[in-house]
Amino acid sequence: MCKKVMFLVVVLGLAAGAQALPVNWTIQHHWELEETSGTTAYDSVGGLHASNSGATINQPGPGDPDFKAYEFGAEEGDVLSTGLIIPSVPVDGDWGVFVTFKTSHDHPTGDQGHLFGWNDGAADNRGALYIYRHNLGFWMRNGPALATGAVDDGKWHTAGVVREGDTWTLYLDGDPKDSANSSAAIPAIGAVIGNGVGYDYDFQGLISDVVYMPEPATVALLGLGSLVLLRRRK
Ligand SMILES: [Ca+2]
Ligand SMILES: [Ca+2]
Repeated sequence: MCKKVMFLVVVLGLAAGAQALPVNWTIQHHWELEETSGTTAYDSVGGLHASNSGATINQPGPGDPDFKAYEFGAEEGDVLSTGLIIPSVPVDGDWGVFVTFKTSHDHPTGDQGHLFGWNDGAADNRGALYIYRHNLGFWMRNGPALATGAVDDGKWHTAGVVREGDTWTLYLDGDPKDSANSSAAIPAIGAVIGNGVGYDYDFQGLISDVVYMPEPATVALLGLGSLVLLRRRK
């Protein structure tokens, strides 16, 4: 566990309007997945809008009934292309990504459901944050392999992976669950949401929010509530 990463649990008040925004986040991109029309998934922070191929928009999200999510089905090809190239230089390449999701498939055998990744099925150091044999995991070829417990309980969860220097940490619902050291660089493949990159690793279920941040010197985390609070109402 990296000492530089501090965690502040943001308590979401149940009463409407009882909101406290987390501080010291360095959010670079936030795909809120609130769209009710079109094929563009807007990045409300960084302007790096994603392109939706096949996911069903305008589905119910967590918490407030007004919050929306995208649903990814069993068919191949549905994917959100973010255009994001993750900084790949070791040491300087600190970053983190958090995905709020609810799976509708437990991936009981060898199939994988990718929440966020850059796995084209070929490149060295390809990798993904994914669901595999009921569990949440992060895997990179020639890099770290991290895993935690089952997430196929019909509930919303927030999964995350953070790289700080050569330390990689897997998070589930705000808690660090696993970590490893690796100096592996990430190849220059555009990251995607909900599938592999031109390769079939179908996630099946709902994704409500994806937050990407570089250099997480202070990560104020995290439960579902705090992510929900970040969204900007349109
Ligand atoms: Ca699919
Ligand atoms: Ca959402």
